Amino acid sequence: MNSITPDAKKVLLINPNQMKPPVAPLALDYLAHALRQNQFGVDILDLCFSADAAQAIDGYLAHNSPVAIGITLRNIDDSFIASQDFFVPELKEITDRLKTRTSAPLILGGSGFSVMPEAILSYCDVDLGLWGEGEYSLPLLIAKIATNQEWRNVPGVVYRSDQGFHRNKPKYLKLSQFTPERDALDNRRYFVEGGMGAVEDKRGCAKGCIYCADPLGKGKQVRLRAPDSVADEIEKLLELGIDHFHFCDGEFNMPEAHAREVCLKLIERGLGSKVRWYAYCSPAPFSDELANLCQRAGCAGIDFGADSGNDSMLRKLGRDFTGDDLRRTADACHRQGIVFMYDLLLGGPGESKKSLRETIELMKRLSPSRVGAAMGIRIFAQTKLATLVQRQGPLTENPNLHGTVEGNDNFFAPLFYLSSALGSDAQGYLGELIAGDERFFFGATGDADQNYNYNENTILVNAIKAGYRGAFWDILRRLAEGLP
Ligand code: B12
Ligand code: SF4
Repeated sequence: MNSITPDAKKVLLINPNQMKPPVAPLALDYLAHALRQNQFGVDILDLCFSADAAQAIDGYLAHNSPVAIGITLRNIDDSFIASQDFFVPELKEITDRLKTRTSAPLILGGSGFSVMPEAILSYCDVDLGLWGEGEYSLPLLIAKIATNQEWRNVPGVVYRSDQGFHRNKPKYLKLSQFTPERDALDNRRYFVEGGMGAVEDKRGCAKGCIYCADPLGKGKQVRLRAPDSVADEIEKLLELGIDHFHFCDGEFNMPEAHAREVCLKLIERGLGSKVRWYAYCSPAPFSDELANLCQRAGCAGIDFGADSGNDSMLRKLGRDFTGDDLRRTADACHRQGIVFMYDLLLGGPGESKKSLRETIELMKRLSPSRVGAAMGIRIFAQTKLATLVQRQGPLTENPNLHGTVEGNDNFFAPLFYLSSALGSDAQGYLGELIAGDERFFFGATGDADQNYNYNENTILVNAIKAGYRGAFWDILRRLAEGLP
């Protein structure tokens, strides 16, 4: 255990995510705030902007002896069937390096980490992680470790014992008092190079979509932030010149009443004319009233998780809305002049050529500003989709699977469900249905510039350099439409 005095209360937080365009690791701003409230000093080593990660680590540790090191893993992989870029090996390079340079405890966490903590710890040969949100547990864990107190009872801790890994239940915060400072990260640089800021407005989701890993890390109980504190945070970003941002909730409009309150607060504070924001939303509920409030509150675009336009597929995916809801929501957006995207998850269990055709036809009729047509669904352990696949028999004999099947029973390496009923050229068939319609983002190739994978997307990087701001899909839309 490291207890060298000058740094005895200093914690190092590392962001290993080097993907471009860069997306600010909002988690580290929030965690730094929580650690400081608990009398820890915080350093952030943001490897996103480091040409040489190993050198940056060595350089930092040559002059500092933090009491603990927290590493955030946001993305396990890029969740795109065409590229299947897997980021855990890069994380292991970093943890391996750290282990040779310091004896401070390494603690892993993050939205990606929380999907499969044990598998990631085991692969990286690290003993300790925190599952779920870190604001409460990380300061507590580090304080206990630093003072040699029993820490194995800290909520959310995942640790290695003689019997293998053990996982404690996480503690979910009440967010009504959550008022984070936003000064630990270089948010301004992320805005200049990444085109948008980030704010989280709630956590948790009670829905049961069969593929979704969000409730694993955020919990099933929806917890809301106070609209005033959300508006305060947006004003803090504005002071840094950050006037475009993305809400980082799974679904901004669930519950709809809260979304309306947040919009009203932004309008009341006069922020609607000063900021441009984007959000992920569920296609239902989305009333005309909410569409109107979003518009007045500065909403520049909404990405709806539509998944499919076929009611039977929507039921199979565990969604609780129908094609009619998609039509109603599209009408509301068109009426209020809201730019919107329908994001599809195609090829799930039960998908046929007929259901695929109906979905694409419906999209063309509803005419969203953009349609994200992702073929193949990443399977994550602990989801209903994983259970369904396990029931279908050995992975190696399952014709619906694409990606790593050998030795991947825990779905650690990228593995996708793509219904075999679509035939051997599902992408080709989808391409025929889309038939060059420019409103569709179509990830048929592994080339990031041809699709809307935000992993090493040089078209986006260059557009942001040229001054474009906003959600990535909307920047791609404006580029294609020749708009500023
Ligand atoms: C909003 C969002 C986006 C927006 C981001 C906009 C913005 N300006 O930030 C956009 C659309 C750009 C985006 C892009 C991508 N995304 Co995204 N995104 C999200 C979403 C909904 C919220 C992320 C977020 O910021 N949450 C708020 C923060 C505060 O929460 P958090 O990061 O989880 O941190 C908390 C805990 O995890 C924990 N914690 C975090 N770090 C640490 C570290 C330690 C040491 C500890 C103890 C705890 C801890 O404490 C934190 C505070 O409570 C998540 C799903 C979700 N609900 O989390 C997906 C999610 C993170 N995205 C995902 C993916 C795959 C991507 C892309 C790779 C997709 C692609 N191929 O283009 C890209 C990657 C971009 C990049 N450069 O990294 C996956 C990652 C998991 C995976 N499948 O590997 C997620 C989890 C969705 C999913 N369920 O599949 N995304
Ligand atoms: S897809 Fe959206 S609604 Fe469904 S479980 Fe995930 S966050 Fe909730």
